Amino acid sequence: MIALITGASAGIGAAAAERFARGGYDLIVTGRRASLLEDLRKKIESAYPVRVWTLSFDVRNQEEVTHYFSLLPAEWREVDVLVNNAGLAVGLQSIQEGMIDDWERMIDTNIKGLLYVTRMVAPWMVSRQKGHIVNIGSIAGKEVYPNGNVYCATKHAVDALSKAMRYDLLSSGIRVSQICPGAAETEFSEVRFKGDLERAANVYKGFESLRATDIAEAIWYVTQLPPHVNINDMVIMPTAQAGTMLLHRT
Ligand code: NDP
Ligand code: 8X3
Repeated sequence: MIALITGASAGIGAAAAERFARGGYDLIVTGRRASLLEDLRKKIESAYPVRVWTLSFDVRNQEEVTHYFSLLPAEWREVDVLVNNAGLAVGLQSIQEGMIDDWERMIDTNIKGLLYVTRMVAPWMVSRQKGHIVNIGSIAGKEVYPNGNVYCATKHAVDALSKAMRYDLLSSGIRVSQICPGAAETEFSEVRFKGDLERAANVYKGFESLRATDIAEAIWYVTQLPPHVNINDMVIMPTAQAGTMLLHRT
């Protein structure tokens, strides 16, 4: 079995890679930071009897996506699980003051990157009439919050695309699931606040946030159900969170 996980150099993607390795899957892991992917490969291959193929590219660049996936030999194209996880929020500003470059980064990564990867991998699954696509959405794809505008829009797009993929792949026997986390402590807020570590840490103060491993377990769970069962959508929040803006902090 092979799992292809995008954005595996950190956070949820790295945790998912480890979970699938523990379950005996060979892995294709992607991200821009080649050295982190290499560290992950060494860690996983020394702990589990699986093979790890690293591909370092930017999901926003369609030529790179096509090029790197084209390098995969035929046996590695037999992808059983695709986890479309690479994504980010950049900035937290009102629509009238938002930075266009931040918007482009979020739209290009969270929507177009997910589409480029899916466009490469879905035909491999269709030809085998087999596979499972797990899209990592967000609670931000279910509701919006002040200054979350474009990030929320990109995750609403992931929500729509997850449903649309299910429609289009229905006759191919391919499962499509979406997992929508609430607040999970990863590099997410460091990226959103452009390296402001103090501001990022404050996001998770006073309550127990989700961990990357919690989401990895959920991804594992949905992919291990019998083939006739599909979890369409799963929203996972910290117990202390009831909505994007509603956290019980002590
Ligand atoms: P991290 O910042 O810890 O990890 C993000 C991953 O995405 C990294 O591996 C990063 O790799 C990769 N990535 C980002 N941009 C690109 C790009 N242009 N090309 C290739 N890879 C890229 O965040 P999380 O683990 O938290 O985020 C994973 C997913 O979960 C995202 O889609 C996020 O929106 C979603 N999510 C996160 C929540 C949270 O609270 N943490 C809540 C809800 C959803 P690299 O930098 O090496 O390219
Ligand atoms: C990340 C969760 O609430 O910061 O997708 O948008 S939130």
